[in-house]
Amino acid sequence: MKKKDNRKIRADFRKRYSTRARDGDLTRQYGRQQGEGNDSPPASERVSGKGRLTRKRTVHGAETTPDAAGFSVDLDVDTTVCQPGRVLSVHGLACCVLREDGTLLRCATRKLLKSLSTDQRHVVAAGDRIWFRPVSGGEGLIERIEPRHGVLSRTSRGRQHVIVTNVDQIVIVGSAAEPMLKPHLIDRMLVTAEKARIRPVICINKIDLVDPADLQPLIGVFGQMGYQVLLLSATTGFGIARLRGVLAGKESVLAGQSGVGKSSLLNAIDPSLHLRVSDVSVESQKGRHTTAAARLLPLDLEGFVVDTPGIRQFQLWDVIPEELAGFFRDIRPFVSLCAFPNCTHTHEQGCTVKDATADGKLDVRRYESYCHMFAGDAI
Ligand SMILES: Nc1nc2c(ncn2[C@@H]2O[C@H](COP(=O)(O)OP(=O)(O)OP(=O)(O)O)[C@@H](O)[C@H]2O)c(=O)[nH]1
Ligand SMILES: [Mg+2]
Ligand SMILES: [Zn+2]
Repeated sequence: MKKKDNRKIRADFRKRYSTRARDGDLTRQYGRQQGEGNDSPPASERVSGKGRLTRKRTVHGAETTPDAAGFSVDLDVDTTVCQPGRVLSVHGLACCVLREDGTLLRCATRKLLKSLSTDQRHVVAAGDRIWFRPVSGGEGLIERIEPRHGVLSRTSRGRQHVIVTNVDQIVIVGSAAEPMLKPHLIDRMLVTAEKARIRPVICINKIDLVDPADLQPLIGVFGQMGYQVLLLSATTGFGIARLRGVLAGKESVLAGQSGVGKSSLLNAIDPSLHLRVSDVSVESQKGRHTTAAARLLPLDLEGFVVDTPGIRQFQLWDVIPEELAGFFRDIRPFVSLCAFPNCTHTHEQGCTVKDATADGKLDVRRYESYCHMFAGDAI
């Protein structure tokens, strides 16, 4: 990011009490428009919330290009007073910050930062590198958030929910059984990883409950696309040494449905973490949402790992339908061969992607996943 010189700049402020920044699910809207014979994507919808901004205020700082999370203002901090830190977790308006000397500090967020224009539910997210000003009572006030990379987000009630920032890899965790494996959810998270340019690693836990041979076809499909797939069991310890190798020295986030064993896997790689785990409900086959908030955990193997609460639904954030096929590594090569310039690759006669699926060159399940996501189906 290239910073311009320090000067007064005009910053956009969100209208007070404004609720939704985006009108519903883009993918769904696009699907409808396509059905009505309208070929142009709703490009104006991508400008998030701009039309609702009503106030401008002058703040001191350098104007920067927006980062992955849309921040465009870099506030000045007095480095003789302020100190750098890393947000480990966010709890409502407060967050837990790790200082450079290794101690923890509770911080609030400066009001100005909170009111700066942003599409997020919370301004500060777990993983953020920040500058804080020490205030009385042994607490801190967050004055600046450094530009982010590796941002994992999803859509929640029409808004961007940033789960974690500044991570190197996303460990997508599913379970072979209890709850049953949801390959479409893995596909959806792969799209998110591709869009955010975060390296994905696929983990299938609880393989003690199934015959691993049954998983081979699925693993083969992911493996052919170049994704690393690990078969694991937090209970028996199978594959845990390999998982440890994958996490060592990196900043990783574990994501997946509730009850798949994310916290159990982390306890298996480092028992001193003592993360809470609980049984999957027998009736619903669902987890109990034991982990409450995304939290960065320092690893004894160097690096951080982020345990996240299980997600019920994973709606894609900011993926427009026409770019979706590009985020499917297996479908992408056929897209450029497709003769139709505005092809959605879902229903068109003679579409190369459809033909490749019919000829067995593309996995049918993956293609169906694409069609569901294109139509904006919830998972
Ligand atoms: N059989 C078997 N059970 C496991 C394994 N790993 C975890 N479990 C069980 O699965 C249940 C859920 O584990 P958690 O670690 O709490 O799952 P989680 O993904 O962290 O769930 P949330 O925090 O709710 O998102 C617990 O009862 C674990 O004992 C495994 O490898 N095999
Ligand atoms: Mg958990
Ligand atoms: Zn096509």
